[in-house]
Amino acid sequence: MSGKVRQRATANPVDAATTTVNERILRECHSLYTDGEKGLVDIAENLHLKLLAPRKKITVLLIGNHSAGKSTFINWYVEEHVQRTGVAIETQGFTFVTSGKKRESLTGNATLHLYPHFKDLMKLEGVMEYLATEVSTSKQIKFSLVTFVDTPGLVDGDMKYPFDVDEAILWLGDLADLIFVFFDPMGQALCKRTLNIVERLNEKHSERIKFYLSKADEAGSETDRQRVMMQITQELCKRPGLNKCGFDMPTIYVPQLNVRSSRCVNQIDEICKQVEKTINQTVQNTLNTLERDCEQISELVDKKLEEDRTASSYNLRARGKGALFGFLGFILPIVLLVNFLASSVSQELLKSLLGKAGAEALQVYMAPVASFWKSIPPDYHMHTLGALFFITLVLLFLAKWSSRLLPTLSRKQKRVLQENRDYVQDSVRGRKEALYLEYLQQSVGSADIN
Ligand SMILES: Nc1nc2c(ncn2[C@@H]2O[C@H](COP(=O)(O)OP(=O)(O)OP(=O)(O)O)[C@@H](O)[C@H]2O)c(=O)[nH]1
Ligand SMILES: [Mg+2]
Repeated sequence: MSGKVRQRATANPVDAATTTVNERILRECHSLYTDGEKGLVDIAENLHLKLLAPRKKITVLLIGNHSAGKSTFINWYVEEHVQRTGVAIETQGFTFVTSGKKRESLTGNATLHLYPHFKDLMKLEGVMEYLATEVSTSKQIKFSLVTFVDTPGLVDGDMKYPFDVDEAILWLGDLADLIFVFFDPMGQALCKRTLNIVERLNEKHSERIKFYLSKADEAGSETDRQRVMMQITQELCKRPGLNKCGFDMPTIYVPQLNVRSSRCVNQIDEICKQVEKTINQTVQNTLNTLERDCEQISELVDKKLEEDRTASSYNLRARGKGALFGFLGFILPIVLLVNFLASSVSQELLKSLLGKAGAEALQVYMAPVASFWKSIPPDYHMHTLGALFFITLVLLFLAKWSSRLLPTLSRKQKRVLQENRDYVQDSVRGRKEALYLEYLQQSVGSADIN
């Protein structure tokens, strides 16, 4: 049955187109964020906003007891024998299986370069030697958007892992889009370690976890299979952290391995659908996030420009006040001093210096200030001069203090901000709209889109 499923998945031209569109959307979104000159990540960073570029593929983490068929499932999906399989403990580390141009096996360091999101794994002692990437040239249609993470089989008891396997799986689970838990019916299914890890993963990511009864063709008769399912379900329900009573557990097997020709129902296409569904959700989420990020960038630019306008008008007022105080601080002592000197100097001297008309004019203009001086007893003239000196100092201080300016943007900075805002609002949002339309067209068809 699932042989047919697989045929359908690869040969359907609509499917092929679907994946190509999704792939292109995710790629384009990624480059809108990381593009050298006008990447959103850099634009946002200049506004002190931290954005993460979206990933181009979804990550599917496979966990389960030893020999549950995790690696075999990956090989089946990819249609290429990339992972070693067998009854022995085959997978000992973490392997990222992804599609690429050339069949290649990469080391731990290369893996972290390829998947910088997962670089925290490095902090776990001993993991690096057990980290690898297998690049497959498989043209299996959905595979171009998926990275599988194969994990070591989980066993109880004396088995010693060269690193903290539980912790590593929990970390990977934090970043995976889907977590497939494989239970096989051959006795290992109720491995405590698996249940413990699932319970802990479930605390944070219950919606990402999907359970499968793998190698279902080996489960014996229908009654045996039901019994195994019951046991696993009961065991899961006993865990307070799982709370999964009545959950769905499709039975799956790799069709080619069904040597006993078991007639058990194979729901392996459920896995393919689940992967597809997650890809579609990821595409939608990525486009929605793009819209939100554009909005946030525009708001921040507007805020910054508004702040700059406020600062500029504040500075204008500050300069005005400063100039006024400065003027007063400068002019007041001169006027008073000139008058004081003029009134203390004898009329004859003034007349000889300025002429008769000049001396009279000076007297008229200085009359108010002269009367001020006259009202002060001559003994206090020096004190008054001291006070005036003090007032002048205060005025000059006020002039300096009130003309302190707020920082403003240069003309070039403003232009760059405005350009970025226009680019984000017009260009990026325009691309986002076009991509959304393409996405919708491939799923509902153009006739339904207004
Ligand atoms: N009959 C049958 N056998 C299967 C199926 N899937 C896997 N096997 C066999 O089960 C054995 C274990 O498969 P693996 O894929 O190596 O299992 P694993 O979960 O990767 O095991 P570890 O890497 O040791 O954790 C292999 O001999 C496979 O051929 C299946 O669907 N049906
Ligand atoms: Mg394996």
